[in-house]
Amino acid sequence: MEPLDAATLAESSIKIARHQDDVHAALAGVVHDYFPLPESEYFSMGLEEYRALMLQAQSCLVNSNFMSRIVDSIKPTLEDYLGTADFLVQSNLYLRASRPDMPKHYENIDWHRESFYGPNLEKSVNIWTPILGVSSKNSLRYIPKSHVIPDDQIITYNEGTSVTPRYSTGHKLGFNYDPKVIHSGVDLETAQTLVVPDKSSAIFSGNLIHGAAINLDSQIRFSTDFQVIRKADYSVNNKKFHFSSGKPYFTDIESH
Ligand SMILES: O=C(O)CCC(=O)C(=O)O
Ligand SMILES: [Fe+2]
Repeated sequence: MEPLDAATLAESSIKIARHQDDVHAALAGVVHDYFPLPESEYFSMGLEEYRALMLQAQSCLVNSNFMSRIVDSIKPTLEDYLGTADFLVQSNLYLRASRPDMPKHYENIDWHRESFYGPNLEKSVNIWTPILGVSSKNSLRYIPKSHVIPDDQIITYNEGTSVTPRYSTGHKLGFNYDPKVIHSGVDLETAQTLVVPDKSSAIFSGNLIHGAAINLDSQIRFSTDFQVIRKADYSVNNKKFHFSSGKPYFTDIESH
């Protein structure tokens, strides 16, 4: 599947930014360090063991400050997108490592906009970066132009899951302990796949409905994502501390 042209993506708030340096090789190197075996060895691993491994790799990426490294690699494009150089960066990132053929909720996040899961995140901006194994059969999906749908038109219900208890390893990996499901207000039939070339990141509004990246391919899909927010859009209502990093949710880029 060919990437959509820039003008079409822009209608959905999406901008693809090519990296200015080799951050992609560094990301792939960390994944190889933590997942050194042939991929099939991981397919049969139990969920908790696999999530523990994912968390080790994610912690390595956070401790090596790949949030800043990715931001640095797309800085001019990101500042142009935000219209300012004054922004904050999430103090952690999430590593996605979704295996083929896993049951719903095990390794992918259902359709959402960021404000489903945190106050004031409607002004947040997502940065999503493919690492390894990303294809049009397992990549992130989105609903075109859905970032403009008002919150009060979107009706959700809480589905409940026993797969990810609150404060568990899965929760630290960004899996929801009380996932919301969109009941109405969004035409999920119009879903598109977000094709992001390697050595690039996608920048998009936290309000864009996205997710549901079920892995229909035969390899593990490794990608990473975090949010940024303009300082002008940051409010005291933004989550003070990020449960997964133990740091403020958003921080100045120098102070990670
Ligand atoms: O990659 C995924 O499956 C989810 C990513 C996501 O929700 C995000 O980038 O905000
Ligand atoms: Fe998201």
